[in-house]
Amino acid sequence: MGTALIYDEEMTKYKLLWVDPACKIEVPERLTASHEALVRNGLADRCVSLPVREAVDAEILLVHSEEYLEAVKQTPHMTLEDLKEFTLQYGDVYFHPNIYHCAKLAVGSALQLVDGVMMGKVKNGMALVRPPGHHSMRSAANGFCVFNNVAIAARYAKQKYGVKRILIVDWDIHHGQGVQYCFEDDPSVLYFSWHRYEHQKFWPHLRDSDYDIVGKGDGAGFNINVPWNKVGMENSDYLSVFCHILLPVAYEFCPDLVLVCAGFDSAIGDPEGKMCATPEIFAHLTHLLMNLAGGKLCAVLEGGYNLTSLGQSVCQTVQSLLGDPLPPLTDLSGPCRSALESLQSVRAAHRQHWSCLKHAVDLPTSEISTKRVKLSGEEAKEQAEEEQSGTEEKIWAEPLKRVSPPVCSAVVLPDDVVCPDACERLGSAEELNPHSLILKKDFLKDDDPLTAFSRVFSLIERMKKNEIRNGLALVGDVTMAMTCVVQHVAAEDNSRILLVCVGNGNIPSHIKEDGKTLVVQISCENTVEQESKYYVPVCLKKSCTDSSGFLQSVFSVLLPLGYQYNPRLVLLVRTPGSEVCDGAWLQLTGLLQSFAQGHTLVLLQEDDKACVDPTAAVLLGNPAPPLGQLQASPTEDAEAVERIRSRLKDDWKLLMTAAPENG
Ligand code: X5A
Ligand code: ZN
Repeated sequence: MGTALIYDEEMTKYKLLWVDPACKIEVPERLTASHEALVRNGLADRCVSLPVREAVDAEILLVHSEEYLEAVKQTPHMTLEDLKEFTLQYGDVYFHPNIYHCAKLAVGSALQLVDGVMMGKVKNGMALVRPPGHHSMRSAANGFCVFNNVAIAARYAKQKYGVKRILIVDWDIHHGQGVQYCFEDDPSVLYFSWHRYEHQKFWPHLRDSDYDIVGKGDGAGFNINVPWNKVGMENSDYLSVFCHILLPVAYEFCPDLVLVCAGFDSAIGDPEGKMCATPEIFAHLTHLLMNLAGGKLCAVLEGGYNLTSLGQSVCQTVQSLLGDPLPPLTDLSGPCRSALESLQSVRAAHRQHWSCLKHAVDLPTSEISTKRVKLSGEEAKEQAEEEQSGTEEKIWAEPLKRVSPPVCSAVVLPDDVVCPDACERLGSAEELNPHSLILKKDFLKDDDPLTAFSRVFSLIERMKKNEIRNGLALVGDVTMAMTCVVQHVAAEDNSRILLVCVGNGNIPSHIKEDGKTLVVQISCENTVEQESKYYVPVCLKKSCTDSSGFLQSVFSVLLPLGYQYNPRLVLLVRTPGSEVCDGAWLQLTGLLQSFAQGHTLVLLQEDDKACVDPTAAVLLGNPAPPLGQLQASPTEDAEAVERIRSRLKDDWKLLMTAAPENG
């Protein structure tokens, strides 16, 4: 099943007809630049192109008032003077004789995308549309938006397909207040938005955009606002918010469909956002959402005003939808102080609504709820400098090509185990020259481990040459295999292995200490092990069979560590008797594809045969099955995860969720 792309040149056929500094950045070239970038990179051809259509009145009325629709309907017949005057009643928007037509196509594009995904014609997709939608309200155009494309798509999906829960992720740099107002009392739609806010000094200057606006009535908790109170936010800031707020909440919510208000004014170089996250971040944001809702994800273009940055960001998003390997994110630091303050405030405001945040040990609410960063003389100066530098052109490197190796998944299996569909089995032909093997004799006691290991090593060699993306091996002794692989790989310079070990079992101490391997062990063993910077044991005493505690540790510990460590290889090992339920294992497998350009080697114990096919399916790029709405994880385990974070946060800054007290 493919990825849909929806685009029609017709939506380039309106523009600003008078002088208005607030609107001059919203140009037709935004759409052509996005589409041309997809064509130039060979991505448009790899997508399933779905036709656009005009939305009908009944669909627009799912969100907008009849009076407003009737008013917009008049605009194609208006004179220039009438259009100017009509425009004046709204904020930061313009009308044109053809915009009503385009606005109907923009809504219709979003609905076509929802249809394609819900009817199973495609697995996911992106709609390139103009005008954008997320600022428009029931009876008002606003912020370049006429009809609320994504809000209408959500109501449509509920009505037509009986979708129970929808997650809307708004990563545009402006607050989609139109979406918030539409669903603020509705618990079936979880709306998440981050936005440049600067303590209400940034457009649209609404008190409603702050972190303490969490939804009303039954919808309390289902509106998540993350205000950015400074410009210049980077990849680390965005990732922190995903790991420590959005992903835990989204998995607890368990949507049946994910809609993205995909604005790219949150990327570097954008004149509106003034942020510093690189286009590659959208590859990761997209990927991190792709294991929710069985992969049903629809991205609909919103903002994005630097044509270079916009084109690159659109390509990164679509490439992730297509399943290409993720680009490395280098130089991740910790979140900046202002981002930490936001993170802390949002988590505090939502801890009563989401069990995944209940045990957050950030500052108590009382100490921060009224806290506003006052501009001291020093900070005012800093800000003036920032504003100055904001007028200069930002320069960033063009994203590297994301090349899919010819083989996606290779397996090493005993002869009596059937090779999963679409995987390549490594047999004797690929066996490696035994000279490159350094095996200790006592590792070789099973039936024919030498053959199995040489096949595993061959697999690793071919991963290094980027001939194979990932692999899976069923071995007689998983601990032994893990030890051999680490030894083999760590023997070379620059090898950074992320070893994720699920289940109990002893990890040889030389692995924990070699500094070339970051070990994260998620187990339910009762022993209290001494952690170090490179050995992070997560003991879930109560919840070894419970997904919520397990996933909690994945989002709040493993992902941040993995991003910061930036491994060259991920080794994912499941030791015998690990009772972690299969669904969570598959989610983990899918999420780990974020690292090492997808170079993951999974080691399973021989008697774990039932796990081979589902694991291989995820390695091949299929979404992991949804886990269902998660229950609260046991207090003891949630607290254990929090303790690990607070102990390791000085070494691994992406674990932080609160600003240091002073400084
Ligand atoms: C969709 C979008 C931005 C409007 C900014 C007006 N709108 N100052 O990015
Ligand atoms: Zn925007």
